[in-house]
Amino acid sequence: MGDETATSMLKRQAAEHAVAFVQSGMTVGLGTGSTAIFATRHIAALLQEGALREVVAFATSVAVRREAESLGIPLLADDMPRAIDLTIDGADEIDPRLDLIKGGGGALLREKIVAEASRRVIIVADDGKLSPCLGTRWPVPVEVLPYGWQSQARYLATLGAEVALRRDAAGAELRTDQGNLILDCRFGPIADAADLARSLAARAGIMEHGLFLGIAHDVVIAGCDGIRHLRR
Ligand code: ABF
Repeated sequence: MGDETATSMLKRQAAEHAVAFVQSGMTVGLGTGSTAIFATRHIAALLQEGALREVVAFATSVAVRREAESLGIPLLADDMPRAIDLTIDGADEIDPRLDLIKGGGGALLREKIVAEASRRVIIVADDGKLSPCLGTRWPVPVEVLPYGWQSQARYLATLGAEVALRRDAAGAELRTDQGNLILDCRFGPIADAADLARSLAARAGIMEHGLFLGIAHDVVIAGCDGIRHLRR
């Protein structure tokens, strides 16, 4: 079994553990990324076999909406007419306080809207995402309006970041579902994430950032020693 396959199995195990908390009749937020997609597929299978009923979903990206539609999962309209009972989503980096860096999949703005609209947020990940301090391994994605984006890049550098404009596989500027750009900001270990989040949120033109502080209620970690279900 190759490493990638082993990691993929861990992602699936974490996702399917989280889906056990989905009850019939719930409105469920569907996360973006290769771990969260296992939850979407598992929910679809349970609906198909009748183990779950009357679940309505809300997608955190256009790509996830398309996948959910192809799987036959009923979806709420994008204006979110109902509150969300439970969201299952992934993360790039998870610290001991269950604070997160998210946005490696480019969906951070919609993911944060959905997470903050959810009664419960369960994050699912393989144990490779655990970190002693946010920023140790992952840059903080910052979604910026294309208008004046280079001034945001200069501002982020004054906060101590090495800033890189995210590009797609073809080398073109990656555009989010909103048509914005993403600046990946490498700060190194972040001593005061709350302070940094305030500095990011204060800047006009920065539409959202990938520091998800105090948002996750549960984190499900799958490792070779089994599943750990951590609660805030
Ligand atoms: C998404 O899942 C993103 O916020 C995060 O970057 C990504 C993690 O991706 P994966 O599960 O593929 O590692 O929620």
